[in-house]
Amino acid sequence: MGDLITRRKLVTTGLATAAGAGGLITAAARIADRYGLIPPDHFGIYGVGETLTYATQRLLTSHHSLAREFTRRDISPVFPVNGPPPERGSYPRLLARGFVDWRLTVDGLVANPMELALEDIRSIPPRTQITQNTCEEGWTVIAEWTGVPLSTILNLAGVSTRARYVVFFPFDEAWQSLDMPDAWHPQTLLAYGMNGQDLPAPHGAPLRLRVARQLGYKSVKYLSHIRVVDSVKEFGRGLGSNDPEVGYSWYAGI
Ligand SMILES: Nc1nc2c(c(=O)[nH]1)N[C@H]1C(S)=C(S)[C@@H](COP(=O)(O)O)O[C@H]1N2
Ligand SMILES: [Mo]
Repeated sequence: MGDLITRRKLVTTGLATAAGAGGLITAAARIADRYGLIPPDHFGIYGVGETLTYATQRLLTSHHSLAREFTRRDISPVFPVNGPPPERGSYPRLLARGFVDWRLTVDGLVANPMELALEDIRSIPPRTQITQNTCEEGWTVIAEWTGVPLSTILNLAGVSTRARYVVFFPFDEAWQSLDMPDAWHPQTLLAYGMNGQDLPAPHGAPLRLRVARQLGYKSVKYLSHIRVVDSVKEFGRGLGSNDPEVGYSWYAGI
């Protein structure tokens, strides 16, 4: 009898725990929806998990918590390249002419759409930071990046209150998007310099994104176009980047 009660208790406790967890997930989804905490890849293969991770991150951590910055002594002597410079399209010609004809298009939900030359971007007060790039393929490097905060460019463009994402288009296929907390983040940089030199072509010349708080694949190289949007549905399969299509998260916080 004693045994039975114990087992019964176990069974009911187990059921209660399962029901509790189910309830929690439903509650979390409801809260996430209410506060706009659903990531674009919610509709992808790992949808519910992605929403829980992203919503938890956004609820528990300050939007402006900073990634660690290092000293010059920490800079890695060798720096792997992931994604060589585009060999097709207009990129090789722009590279050959030292990017004098290159322009960064900034458009979408902005008051002043812009076409910025490299010298326009270089005339803005620069910021330098030494941060770590963590690649999903298992290597990390520390480098010094110089450029302008993305927030400076967004302020120049005059971002609409309807803005929810910033989409980044490079000269290759590796397009990306960030939500506004990461777009406005003080360490999110449009970098044209690396380790005190002009950004080498294989590392993303003339301009790359550096997102210090997310995995390397968010830091788009070879930038051509930035668009501010209220939805990413119309791009690719509507999941915010290519990554969720191949099993990686859109939100890659570290
Ligand atoms: N346009 C573009 N950006 C990209 C990539 C790419 O293939 N194309 N690879 C990403 C990945 S997976 C990583 S880890 C970093 C690597 O930067 P690096 O090549 O300067 O080391 O760039 C990211 N940005
Ligand atoms: Mo990567």
